[in-house]
Amino acid sequence: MKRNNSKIRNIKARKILESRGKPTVEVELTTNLGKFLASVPSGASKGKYEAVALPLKQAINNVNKIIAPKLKGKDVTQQIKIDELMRKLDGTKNKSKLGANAILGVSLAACRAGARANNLPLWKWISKIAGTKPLLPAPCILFIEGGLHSKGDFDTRATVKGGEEASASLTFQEFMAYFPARSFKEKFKTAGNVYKKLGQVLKKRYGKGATKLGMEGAFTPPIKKTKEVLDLLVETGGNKINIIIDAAASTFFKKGKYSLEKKRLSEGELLNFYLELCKNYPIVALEDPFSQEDWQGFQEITKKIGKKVTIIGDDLLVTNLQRIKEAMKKKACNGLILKPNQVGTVTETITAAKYATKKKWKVFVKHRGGETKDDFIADLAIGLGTGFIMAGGPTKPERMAKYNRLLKVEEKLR
Ligand code: 2PG
Ligand code: MG
Repeated sequence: MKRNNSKIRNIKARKILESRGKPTVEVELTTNLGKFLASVPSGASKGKYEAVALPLKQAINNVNKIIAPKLKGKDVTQQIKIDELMRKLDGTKNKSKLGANAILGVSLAACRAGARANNLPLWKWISKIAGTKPLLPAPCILFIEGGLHSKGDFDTRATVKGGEEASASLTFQEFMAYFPARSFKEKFKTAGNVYKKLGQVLKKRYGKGATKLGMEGAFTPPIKKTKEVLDLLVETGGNKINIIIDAAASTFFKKGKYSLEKKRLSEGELLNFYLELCKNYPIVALEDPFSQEDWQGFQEITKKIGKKVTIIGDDLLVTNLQRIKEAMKKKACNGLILKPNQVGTVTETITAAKYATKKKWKVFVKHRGGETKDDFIADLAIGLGTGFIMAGGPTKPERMAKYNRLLKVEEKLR
Protein backbone atom coordinates (compact mmCIF):
# COMPACT_ATOMS: atom_id res chain seq x y z
CA MET A 1 0.00 0.00 0.00
CA LYS A 2 1.39 3.36 -1.01
CA ARG A 3 1.18 5.72 1.95
CA ASN A 4 0.13 8.63 -0.21
CA ASN A 5 -2.95 6.76 -1.34
CA SER A 6 -4.40 6.77 2.12
CA LYS A 7 -4.01 10.50 2.76
CA ILE A 8 -7.14 12.64 2.92
CA ARG A 9 -6.94 15.30 0.25
CA ASN A 10 -10.34 16.85 0.67
CA ILE A 11 -13.63 16.51 2.55
CA LYS A 12 -16.84 18.15 1.46
CA ALA A 13 -20.37 17.89 2.83
CA ARG A 14 -23.56 18.58 0.92
CA LYS A 15 -27.30 18.33 1.33
CA ILE A 16 -29.23 15.41 -0.10
CA LEU A 17 -32.76 14.20 0.67
CA GLU A 18 -33.57 11.01 2.55
CA SER A 19 -36.50 8.69 1.90
CA ARG A 20 -39.04 10.96 3.60
CA GLY A 21 -37.89 13.94 1.56
CA LYS A 22 -36.10 15.49 4.50
CA PRO A 23 -32.63 16.96 4.10
CA THR A 24 -29.64 15.01 5.34
CA VAL A 25 -25.83 15.04 5.06
CA GLU A 26 -23.78 13.46 2.31
CA VAL A 27 -20.01 13.52 2.70
CA GLU A 28 -17.51 13.23 -0.13
CA LEU A 29 -14.00 12.36 0.98
CA THR A 30 -11.18 12.44 -1.57
CA THR A 31 -7.90 10.54 -1.59
CA ASN A 32 -5.52 9.76 -4.46
CA LEU A 33 -7.64 6.69 -5.13
CA GLY A 34 -10.85 8.58 -5.76
CA LYS A 35 -13.92 10.08 -4.15
CA PHE A 36 -15.69 8.19 -1.36
CA LEU A 37 -19.31 9.00 -0.56
CA ALA A 38 -21.34 8.34 2.56
CA SER A 39 -24.72 9.60 3.69
CA VAL A 40 -26.41 9.71 7.06
CA PRO A 41 -29.90 8.34 7.83
CA SER A 42 -32.29 9.91 10.32
CA GLY A 43 -34.71 8.48 12.84
CA ALA A 44 -38.44 9.05 13.07
CA SER A 45 -39.04 7.55 16.49
CA LYS A 46 -35.77 8.77 17.89
CA GLY A 47 -34.52 7.83 21.33
CA LYS A 48 -34.17 10.63 23.84
CA TYR A 49 -30.56 9.71 24.61
CA GLU A 50 -29.24 9.51 21.05
CA ALA A 51 -26.24 11.61 20.01
CA VAL A 52 -27.44 14.95 18.65
CA ALA A 53 -28.09 15.46 14.95
CA LEU A 54 -27.71 19.18 14.26
CA PRO A 55 -29.82 21.14 11.77
CA LEU A 56 -28.53 20.46 8.29
CA LYS A 57 -26.88 23.78 7.49
CA GLN A 58 -24.99 23.75 10.74
CA ALA A 59 -23.86 20.13 10.25
CA ILE A 60 -22.66 20.82 6.71
CA ASN A 61 -20.84 23.92 7.85
CA ASN A 62 -19.16 21.98 10.65
CA VAL A 63 -17.86 19.37 8.19
CA ASN A 64 -16.62 21.93 5.67
CA LYS A 65 -15.23 24.55 8.04
CA ILE A 66 -14.14 22.67 11.16
CA ILE A 67 -13.66 18.95 10.48
CA ALA A 68 -12.25 19.10 6.93
CA PRO A 69 -9.31 21.45 7.66
CA LYS A 70 -8.29 19.33 10.67
CA LEU A 71 -8.49 16.01 8.83
CA LYS A 72 -6.71 16.97 5.62
CA GLY A 73 -3.51 14.96 5.29
CA LYS A 74 -4.64 12.36 7.82
CA ASP A 75 -4.44 8.65 7.05
CA VAL A 76 -7.80 6.98 6.28
CA THR A 77 -6.49 3.60 7.35
CA GLN A 78 -6.34 4.94 10.91
CA GLN A 79 -10.09 4.80 11.57
CA ILE A 80 -9.79 4.85 15.33
CA LYS A 81 -7.51 7.91 15.26
CA ILE A 82 -9.76 9.77 12.85
CA ASP A 83 -12.83 9.12 14.98
CA GLU A 84 -10.95 10.02 18.13
CA LEU A 85 -9.82 13.31 16.61
CA MET A 86 -13.39 14.22 15.68
CA ARG A 87 -14.62 13.31 19.15
CA LYS A 88 -11.99 15.56 20.70
CA LEU A 89 -12.81 18.34 18.27
CA ASP A 90 -16.42 18.07 19.34
CA GLY A 91 -15.60 17.78 23.02
CA THR A 92 -19.16 17.04 24.20
CA LYS A 93 -20.66 13.80 25.46
CA ASN A 94 -23.47 13.71 22.92
CA LYS A 95 -21.77 15.28 19.88
CA SER A 96 -23.90 18.37 20.24
CA LYS A 97 -21.18 20.78 19.15
CA LEU A 98 -20.33 19.39 15.72
CA GLY A 99 -23.37 17.12 15.32
CA ALA A 100 -23.46 13.33 15.18
CA ASN A 101 -24.75 13.64 11.61
CA ALA A 102 -21.67 15.67 10.58
CA ILE A 103 -19.21 13.40 12.38
CA LEU A 104 -20.79 10.12 11.22
CA GLY A 105 -20.81 11.19 7.56
CA VAL A 106 -17.05 11.74 7.70
CA SER A 107 -16.45 8.60 9.74
CA LEU A 108 -18.32 6.40 7.23
CA ALA A 109 -16.64 8.00 4.20
CA ALA A 110 -13.22 7.59 5.82
CA CYS A 111 -13.97 3.92 6.45
CA ARG A 112 -14.83 3.40 2.78
CA ALA A 113 -11.64 5.17 1.73
CA GLY A 114 -9.68 3.05 4.22
CA ALA A 115 -11.06 -0.14 2.72
CA ARG A 116 -10.07 1.01 -0.76
CA ALA A 117 -6.56 1.99 0.38
CA ASN A 118 -6.17 -1.56 1.75
CA ASN A 119 -7.71 -2.99 -1.39
CA LEU A 120 -10.32 -4.80 0.68
CA PRO A 121 -14.11 -4.98 0.44
CA LEU A 122 -15.68 -2.76 3.07
CA TRP A 123 -16.96 -5.63 5.24
CA LYS A 124 -13.52 -7.19 5.35
CA TRP A 125 -11.92 -3.91 6.31
CA ILE A 126 -14.49 -3.41 9.08
CA SER A 127 -13.78 -6.89 10.42
CA LYS A 128 -10.08 -6.09 10.35
CA ILE A 129 -10.49 -2.87 12.30
CA ALA A 130 -12.79 -4.60 14.79
CA GLY A 131 -10.97 -7.93 15.02
CA THR A 132 -14.22 -9.79 14.40
CA LYS A 133 -15.23 -12.81 12.36
CA PRO A 134 -17.31 -11.95 9.30
CA LEU A 135 -20.69 -13.59 8.84
CA LEU A 136 -23.70 -13.02 6.57
CA PRO A 137 -26.58 -11.87 8.80
CA ALA A 138 -30.12 -13.25 8.85
CA PRO A 139 -32.46 -10.68 7.33
CA CYS A 140 -35.18 -9.71 9.82
CA ILE A 141 -37.67 -8.53 7.23
CA LEU A 142 -40.33 -5.98 8.12
CA PHE A 143 -43.85 -7.14 7.25
CA ILE A 144 -46.26 -4.82 9.03
CA GLU A 145 -45.83 -1.26 10.30
CA GLY A 146 -47.90 0.47 12.93
CA GLY A 147 -47.32 3.28 15.42
CA LEU A 148 -45.60 6.38 14.13
CA HIS A 149 -44.27 4.54 11.09
CA SER A 150 -47.70 3.96 9.62
CA LYS A 151 -48.66 7.60 9.47
CA GLY A 152 -48.93 8.73 5.88
CA ASP A 153 -47.34 12.14 6.26
CA PHE A 154 -44.23 11.09 8.19
CA ASP A 155 -44.03 14.60 9.56
CA THR A 156 -41.73 16.04 12.20
CA ARG A 157 -44.19 15.27 14.96
CA ALA A 158 -43.01 11.73 14.49
CA THR A 159 -39.91 12.62 16.50
CA VAL A 160 -40.63 11.28 19.94
CA LYS A 161 -39.46 13.39 22.79
CA GLY A 162 -40.92 10.99 25.30
CA GLY A 163 -44.64 10.84 25.56
CA GLU A 164 -46.20 11.78 22.27
CA GLU A 165 -48.77 9.31 21.21
CA ALA A 166 -48.82 7.47 17.95
CA SER A 167 -51.88 8.41 15.94
CA ALA A 168 -52.06 5.12 14.08
CA SER A 169 -54.53 2.49 15.17
CA LEU A 170 -52.01 -0.32 15.49
CA THR A 171 -49.93 0.49 18.53
CA PHE A 172 -46.71 -1.45 17.97
CA GLN A 173 -44.36 0.02 15.40
CA GLU A 174 -42.84 -3.00 13.64
CA PHE A 175 -43.58 -6.66 13.03
CA MET A 176 -40.52 -8.38 11.61
CA ALA A 177 -39.58 -12.01 11.00
CA TYR A 178 -36.74 -14.18 9.83
CA PHE A 179 -36.74 -17.70 8.46
CA PRO A 180 -34.09 -20.38 8.84
CA ALA A 181 -32.27 -21.42 5.66
CA ARG A 182 -28.75 -22.30 4.58
CA SER A 183 -27.83 -19.07 2.84
CA PHE A 184 -28.70 -15.39 3.02
CA LYS A 185 -30.19 -15.70 -0.44
CA GLU A 186 -32.57 -18.45 0.63
CA LYS A 187 -33.55 -16.67 3.83
CA PHE A 188 -34.31 -13.55 1.85
CA LYS A 189 -36.21 -15.46 -0.81
CA THR A 190 -38.40 -17.23 1.74
CA ALA A 191 -39.17 -13.94 3.47
CA GLY A 192 -39.93 -12.36 0.10
CA ASN A 193 -42.43 -15.10 -0.74
CA VAL A 194 -44.15 -14.69 2.61
CA TYR A 195 -44.28 -10.93 2.05
CA LYS A 196 -45.96 -11.47 -1.30
CA LYS A 197 -48.44 -13.95 0.14
CA LEU A 198 -49.22 -11.61 3.02
CA GLY A 199 -49.92 -8.82 0.54
CA GLN A 200 -52.42 -11.03 -1.31
CA VAL A 201 -54.16 -12.10 1.87
CA LEU A 202 -54.38 -8.51 3.12
CA LYS A 203 -55.87 -7.29 -0.15
CA LYS A 204 -58.45 -10.04 -0.16
CA ARG A 205 -59.47 -9.63 3.45
CA TYR A 206 -59.18 -5.91 4.05
CA GLY A 207 -59.41 -4.36 0.60
CA LYS A 208 -56.96 -2.69 -1.73
CA GLY A 209 -55.84 0.02 0.69
CA ALA A 210 -54.53 -2.62 3.08
CA THR A 211 -51.32 -3.01 1.10
CA LYS A 212 -50.37 0.65 1.37
CA LEU A 213 -46.75 0.83 2.43
CA GLY A 214 -45.44 2.48 5.57
CA MET A 215 -42.28 4.47 6.10
CA GLU A 216 -39.99 1.46 5.84
CA GLY A 217 -41.62 -0.53 3.07
CA ALA A 218 -43.98 -2.81 5.01
CA PHE A 219 -47.76 -3.04 4.86
CA THR A 220 -49.98 -0.78 6.97
CA PRO A 221 -53.34 -2.57 6.99
CA PRO A 222 -56.34 -1.19 8.91
CA ILE A 223 -55.83 -3.62 11.78
CA LYS A 224 -56.11 -2.47 15.37
CA LYS A 225 -55.26 -5.63 17.26
CA THR A 226 -51.75 -6.94 17.77
CA LYS A 227 -53.02 -10.51 17.90
CA GLU A 228 -54.73 -10.16 14.53
CA VAL A 229 -51.37 -9.19 12.98
CA LEU A 230 -49.63 -12.11 14.67
CA ASP A 231 -52.31 -14.54 13.45
CA LEU A 232 -51.77 -13.28 9.90
CA LEU A 233 -48.00 -13.69 10.17
CA VAL A 234 -48.31 -17.24 11.42
CA GLU A 235 -50.89 -18.06 8.76
CA THR A 236 -48.75 -16.76 5.90
CA GLY A 237 -45.30 -17.48 7.33
CA GLY A 238 -45.85 -21.08 8.39
CA ASN A 239 -44.23 -22.94 11.23
CA LYS A 240 -40.67 -21.84 10.50
CA ILE A 241 -41.36 -18.19 11.22
CA ASN A 242 -39.41 -16.35 13.92
CA ILE A 243 -41.24 -13.17 14.84
CA ILE A 244 -39.65 -10.01 16.25
CA ILE A 245 -41.78 -7.12 17.48
CA ASP A 246 -40.44 -3.59 17.85
CA ALA A 247 -43.04 -2.13 20.17
CA ALA A 248 -41.20 1.23 20.28
CA ALA A 249 -42.94 1.68 23.61
CA SER A 250 -41.57 5.19 24.24
CA THR A 251 -44.01 6.33 21.55
CA PHE A 252 -47.10 5.22 23.45
CA PHE A 253 -46.00 5.92 27.01
CA LYS A 254 -47.91 8.89 28.30
CA LYS A 255 -48.33 10.26 31.79
CA GLY A 256 -47.10 7.10 33.47
CA LYS A 257 -49.25 4.69 31.44
CA TYR A 258 -48.99 2.78 28.20
CA SER A 259 -51.76 3.56 25.67
CA LEU A 260 -52.32 0.26 23.93
CA GLU A 261 -55.26 -0.58 21.73
CA LYS A 262 -57.40 2.11 23.29
CA LYS A 263 -56.56 0.97 26.82
CA ARG A 264 -54.34 2.65 29.40
CA LEU A 265 -52.08 -0.01 30.83
CA SER A 266 -49.78 -0.01 33.81
CA GLU A 267 -46.30 -1.43 33.39
CA GLY A 268 -47.45 -4.69 35.01
CA GLU A 269 -50.46 -4.97 32.71
CA LEU A 270 -48.32 -4.40 29.64
CA LEU A 271 -45.91 -7.06 30.93
CA ASN A 272 -48.78 -9.54 31.17
CA PHE A 273 -49.84 -8.68 27.64
CA TYR A 274 -46.34 -9.53 26.37
CA LEU A 275 -46.22 -12.73 28.38
CA GLU A 276 -49.46 -13.88 26.82
CA LEU A 277 -48.26 -12.99 23.31
CA CYS A 278 -45.00 -14.86 23.80
CA LYS A 279 -46.84 -17.88 25.13
CA ASN A 280 -49.14 -18.11 22.12
CA TYR A 281 -47.00 -16.99 19.19
CA PRO A 282 -43.52 -17.84 17.82
CA ILE A 283 -42.00 -14.59 19.05
CA VAL A 284 -38.23 -14.78 19.41
CA ALA A 285 -37.47 -11.18 20.34
CA LEU A 286 -39.09 -8.01 21.66
CA GLU A 287 -37.50 -4.65 20.91
CA ASP A 288 -38.22 -1.71 23.22
CA PRO A 289 -41.12 -3.43 25.01
CA PHE A 290 -41.09 -0.62 27.57
CA SER A 291 -40.28 3.08 27.40
CA GLN A 292 -36.69 4.34 27.40
CA GLU A 293 -37.03 5.45 31.03
CA ASP A 294 -38.73 2.31 32.28
CA TRP A 295 -35.77 0.30 33.55
CA GLN A 296 -38.03 -1.64 35.84
CA GLY A 297 -40.28 -2.82 33.01
CA PHE A 298 -37.22 -4.02 31.09
CA GLN A 299 -35.81 -5.76 34.15
CA GLU A 300 -39.02 -7.60 34.87
CA ILE A 301 -39.62 -8.86 31.37
CA THR A 302 -35.99 -9.98 31.05
CA LYS A 303 -36.26 -11.84 34.32
CA LYS A 304 -39.51 -13.51 33.29
CA ILE A 305 -38.83 -14.54 29.68
CA GLY A 306 -35.28 -13.37 28.83
CA LYS A 307 -34.01 -16.94 28.53
CA LYS A 308 -36.49 -17.74 25.78
CA VAL A 309 -37.16 -14.39 24.16
CA THR A 310 -34.42 -11.85 23.42
CA ILE A 311 -35.24 -8.51 25.00
CA ILE A 312 -33.69 -5.87 22.79
CA GLY A 313 -32.87 -2.29 23.71
CA ASP A 314 -33.04 0.39 21.03
CA ASP A 315 -34.22 3.72 22.48
CA LEU A 316 -33.14 2.31 25.83
CA LEU A 317 -29.50 1.83 24.79
CA VAL A 318 -28.98 4.13 21.78
CA THR A 319 -25.79 2.21 20.78
CA ASN A 320 -24.14 3.94 23.74
CA LEU A 321 -21.57 1.95 25.72
CA GLN A 322 -22.42 3.58 29.04
CA ARG A 323 -26.10 2.75 28.67
CA ILE A 324 -25.25 -0.78 27.51
CA LYS A 325 -23.14 -1.27 30.63
CA GLU A 326 -25.90 0.12 32.81
CA ALA A 327 -28.41 -2.26 31.21
CA MET A 328 -26.07 -5.19 31.82
CA LYS A 329 -25.64 -4.25 35.44
CA LYS A 330 -29.39 -3.96 35.87
CA LYS A 331 -30.07 -7.09 33.78
CA ALA A 332 -32.53 -4.99 31.82
CA CYS A 333 -32.13 -6.71 28.46
CA ASN A 334 -29.98 -9.12 26.46
CA GLY A 335 -30.06 -7.76 22.93
CA LEU A 336 -28.69 -4.63 21.28
CA ILE A 337 -29.91 -2.60 18.34
CA LEU A 338 -26.86 -1.23 16.57
CA LYS A 339 -27.39 2.06 14.74
CA PRO A 340 -24.27 4.03 13.84
CA ASN A 341 -26.07 7.36 13.77
CA GLN A 342 -27.27 6.96 17.35
CA VAL A 343 -23.68 7.26 18.51
CA GLY A 344 -21.89 9.08 15.69
CA THR A 345 -18.69 7.20 14.76
CA VAL A 346 -17.71 3.85 13.24
CA THR A 347 -15.33 3.20 16.13
CA GLU A 348 -17.96 3.66 18.84
CA THR A 349 -20.40 1.51 16.88
CA ILE A 350 -17.81 -1.28 16.74
CA THR A 351 -17.03 -0.92 20.44
CA ALA A 352 -20.71 -1.20 21.38
CA ALA A 353 -21.22 -4.30 19.22
CA LYS A 354 -18.11 -6.03 20.50
CA TYR A 355 -18.95 -5.35 24.11
CA ALA A 356 -22.46 -6.71 23.70
CA THR A 357 -21.27 -9.80 21.84
CA LYS A 358 -18.65 -10.50 24.46
CA LYS A 359 -21.36 -10.57 27.10
CA LYS A 360 -23.38 -13.01 24.99
CA TRP A 361 -26.00 -10.52 23.93
CA LYS A 362 -27.54 -10.75 20.47
CA VAL A 363 -26.77 -7.81 18.18
CA PHE A 364 -29.08 -6.50 15.46
CA VAL A 365 -27.72 -3.96 12.96
CA LYS A 366 -30.61 -1.68 12.02
CA HIS A 367 -31.58 1.02 9.53
CA ARG A 368 -33.53 4.20 10.35
CA GLY A 369 -36.97 5.45 9.38
CA GLY A 370 -35.44 8.08 7.09
CA GLU A 371 -32.90 6.24 4.94
CA THR A 372 -30.72 6.87 1.91
CA LYS A 373 -29.39 4.38 -0.60
CA ASP A 374 -26.15 4.16 1.36
CA ASP A 375 -25.57 0.47 2.09
CA PHE A 376 -22.87 0.82 4.76
CA ILE A 377 -24.88 -1.08 7.38
CA ALA A 378 -24.90 -4.20 5.19
CA ASP A 379 -21.10 -4.34 5.28
CA LEU A 380 -21.16 -3.43 8.96
CA ALA A 381 -23.39 -6.40 9.78
CA ILE A 382 -21.19 -8.79 7.80
CA GLY A 383 -17.91 -7.41 9.08
CA LEU A 384 -18.93 -7.50 12.71
CA GLY A 385 -20.57 -10.89 12.30
CA THR A 386 -23.58 -9.74 14.31
CA GLY A 387 -25.83 -12.45 12.88
CA PHE A 388 -28.85 -10.19 12.24
CA ILE A 389 -29.83 -7.20 10.15
CA MET A 390 -33.08 -5.22 10.08
CA ALA A 391 -33.43 -3.11 6.96
CA GLY A 392 -37.17 -2.84 6.36
CA GLY A 393 -39.55 -4.45 3.90
CA PRO A 394 -38.24 -6.09 0.72
CA THR A 395 -39.31 -3.06 -1.32
CA LYS A 396 -38.25 0.58 -1.79
CA PRO A 397 -34.78 1.36 -3.14
CA GLU A 398 -33.31 2.69 0.11
CA ARG A 399 -34.20 -0.58 1.89
CA MET A 400 -33.31 -2.86 -1.03
CA ALA A 401 -29.86 -1.24 -1.31
CA LYS A 402 -28.88 -3.03 1.90
CA TYR A 403 -30.37 -6.41 0.96
CA ASN A 404 -28.89 -6.28 -2.54
CA ARG A 405 -25.47 -5.55 -1.12
CA LEU A 406 -25.77 -8.62 1.11
CA LEU A 407 -26.86 -10.77 -1.83
CA LYS A 408 -23.88 -9.60 -3.86
CA VAL A 409 -21.35 -10.19 -1.11
CA GLU A 410 -22.68 -13.69 -0.54
CA GLU A 411 -22.48 -14.46 -4.24
CA LYS A 412 -18.84 -13.35 -4.30
CA LEU A 413 -18.01 -15.46 -1.29
CA ARG A 414 -19.28 -18.63 -2.91
C1 2PG B 1 -36.62 1.89 15.32
C2 2PG B 1 -36.27 2.73 14.13
C3 2PG B 1 -36.06 2.00 12.84
P1 2PG B 1 -36.59 5.24 13.65
O1 2PG B 1 -37.35 2.31 16.22
O2 2PG B 1 -36.09 0.80 15.45
O3 2PG B 1 -37.10 1.20 12.46
O4 2PG B 1 -37.11 3.76 13.98
O5 2PG B 1 -35.45 5.19 12.73
O6 2PG B 1 -37.79 5.83 13.05
O7 2PG B 1 -36.22 5.92 14.94
MG1 MG C 1 -36.68 0.46 17.52
